Amino acid sequence: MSFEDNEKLASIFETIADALEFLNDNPFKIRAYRNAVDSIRSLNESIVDIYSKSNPKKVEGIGKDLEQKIKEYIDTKKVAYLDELLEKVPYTLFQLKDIRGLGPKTLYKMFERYRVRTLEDVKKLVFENDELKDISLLEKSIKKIREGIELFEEGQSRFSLGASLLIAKGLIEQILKIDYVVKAEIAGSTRRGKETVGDLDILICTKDFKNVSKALANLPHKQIIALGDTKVSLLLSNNMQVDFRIVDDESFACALQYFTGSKEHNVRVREIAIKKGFKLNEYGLFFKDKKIETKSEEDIYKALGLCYIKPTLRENKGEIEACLSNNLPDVVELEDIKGDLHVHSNYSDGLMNLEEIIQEAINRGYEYIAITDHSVSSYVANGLSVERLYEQLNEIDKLKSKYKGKINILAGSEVDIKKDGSLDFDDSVLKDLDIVIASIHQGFGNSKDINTKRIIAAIENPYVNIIGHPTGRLISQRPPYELDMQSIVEKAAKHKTALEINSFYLRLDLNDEHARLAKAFGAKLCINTDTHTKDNFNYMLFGVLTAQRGWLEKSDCLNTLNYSKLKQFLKKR
Ligand code: DGT
Ligand code: CA
Ligand code: CA
Ligand code: ZN
Repeated sequence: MSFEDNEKLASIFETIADALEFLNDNPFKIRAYRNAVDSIRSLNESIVDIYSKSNPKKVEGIGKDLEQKIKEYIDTKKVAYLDELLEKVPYTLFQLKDIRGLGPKTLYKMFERYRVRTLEDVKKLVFENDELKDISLLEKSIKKIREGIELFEEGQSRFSLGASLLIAKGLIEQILKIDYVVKAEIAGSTRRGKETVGDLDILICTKDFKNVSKALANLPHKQIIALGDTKVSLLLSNNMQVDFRIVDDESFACALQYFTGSKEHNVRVREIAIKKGFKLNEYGLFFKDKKIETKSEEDIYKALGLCYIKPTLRENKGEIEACLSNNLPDVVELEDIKGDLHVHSNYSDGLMNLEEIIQEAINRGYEYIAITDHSVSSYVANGLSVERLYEQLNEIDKLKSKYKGKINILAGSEVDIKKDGSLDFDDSVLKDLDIVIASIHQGFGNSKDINTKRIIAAIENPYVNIIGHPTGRLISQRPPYELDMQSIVEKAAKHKTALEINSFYLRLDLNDEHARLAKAFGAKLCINTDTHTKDNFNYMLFGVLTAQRGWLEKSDCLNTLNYSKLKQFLKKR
C-alpha cells in the first residue's frame, strides 16, 4: 500500500537519524537523513513506485547512499543499518526523544548511568531527584524536564493533521480498488482540519457490506480492534487507529454529516431538527418517520433551514448562530492562494536553488513567490550574512527579468528578532528588500512581557511585513512562548504587519483561535509554507484548513491579493 510505505520508510529514516543523534554521530549525516524524512513525508506519489523504475527520477533531498537504502527497503521491506543501530540504543528511548528539555544526549547519559529505558524510568528519576550531578543536571534543567514530560504525556495520544491526511489519502486510494466500493470519504476531526487527530474516521459507500468489511480487514495493520459488517477498526503499524464505517448509498450523506462531527456541532444540528419535527441520525433524515432523500450534506442543512456549513467550521463555536443570522463567513480556499511568501533556498537551509523554487511556483500556478532565507544569527540554518544577502539579491534581480511575465519574484529575508527586540539586519539593509518576515528563533524562555515587546518592536519596524510563526510552538513538542496575543494583533493591524499562519504541520502557528482573534482586530494573516523542499509547498493545505477554522475569508489573507495589491500592502505606509 503505497502511502503507508512512504510513512514506513520515513519513520525508518527518522529512527536512524534519532539513533545517530543518541550516539553523537556526524551532524551532516544526521541532517541528510532528516532531509530525506521531510521529502518523503511531503511526496505526492509512492516512493516505491518511484524507485522501482529502472531509471528512477531524482527525488530532492535523497542522495546516493539513501537511494541504496530505499532500494534495500523495496527488496527486503527493511533497512539493515537500522537494526545495527538498534543494538546500541534501546528502542524504548526513541519514544522519549521528543520530551522537551531532555534531548537525545541527556537521555543517552541517563541510559548509560542509570539504565533508564522507559518513560516511567525517566519520571522516577527526575521527579524523585532535584538534581543529578553525575550527569550534570542541575535543578533548573530537572524542572524543565518535568514540564516537558507533562506536555509530552498530553500530546502522546494524538497524531498530527499532516500524518493523518497523508495516511487517509493512501487508505482511500486502496479502498476505492475494493470491488463494489462506490465512494470513500474522510470524516471526523481529519475532515474538520483539526491540528491533531485522535483517530482517523473513513466512511465507505457500498451495497456489499460483507465482502467490503472483509477486504478492509485485509488492509495492512498491526491489530484488528473491531470487525463487523458496518464497522471495522484497525490499529495501523504507527499505532494510529482507523474507524471505517460502511453504509449504503441512501444513508451516505447523513452518515458523512454524523461522523464528521464535531459531536458538539451535531448536538446543535439535531436540536434544530427536533424542533422542526425532524429526526436526524447516521442512518438518515426523517420527517414523521418518513425518510427524506438526502443526496448530499447540503440537502440536510437545507432541509433544516440552515445554510451549508463547511466541515472546518463545525465546532459549535458560533457557526450555527452565524448561519441563522446570515453571517457565516465565506472562508478562504486553497484556490484563492496566489503565492507563497515564506520560502527557503539553498542559500540557507533549503534544498532547492532559486530557479527550482521559481519553476515550482510557476508549476503551481502562483502569481508571485518570495525568497526568504534565514539571516545571519540563525547560524545552524546557515543564515545569510549581509554580503551573501546582497549576492542573492543580485541573482534574484537577474531572475526577475528572466521570468518577467511568467511570475513575480519578491526578494526577501526571514530576519531573526534578536533577544533585545532588534533585528538581525539594519533598516538600511531591510529597505532594499521587497518583503521582510521577522521571526523569533532564539531566547524562548523569557517572560510574557519581554516576548510581547520583542514581537511588537518587530511589528512596528517600518520594513517588517510579516511576523513568522508568531508563537513558536511545535505541536506536542514545544509549548508556545507566552505572549499577550491581543496586544500583538492590535499592533499588527495598526502597523499593517501581517501575522503568519505557518502551514508546516507541526507548527500551524498562528493556530485557528489566534487567527480568529487577529481577524476580529483587523489584522491581516498570511498563509505560508516555510518551504525547504519542493514538496513542502503541499503544506499550504494545512494552513488553509487552519485559516478556515479561524473563520478567515479571502479578504483577511495577504497572499490572496493580486500582485499589485500585495505590493501596495508591502509598502506599509
Ligand atoms: P478525534 O478522533 O478525537 O480527533 O475527534 P473526532 O471528532 O474525529 O471524534 P471521533 O473519532 O470520536 O468521532 C467521529 C465523529 O463521529 C464525531 O466527530 C461525531 C461522531 N460521533 C461519534 N460518537 C458520537 C456520539 O456519541 N454522539 C454524537 N452525537 N456523535 C458522535
Ligand atoms: Ca476521529
Ligand atoms: Ca473515531
Ligand atoms: Zn522559515
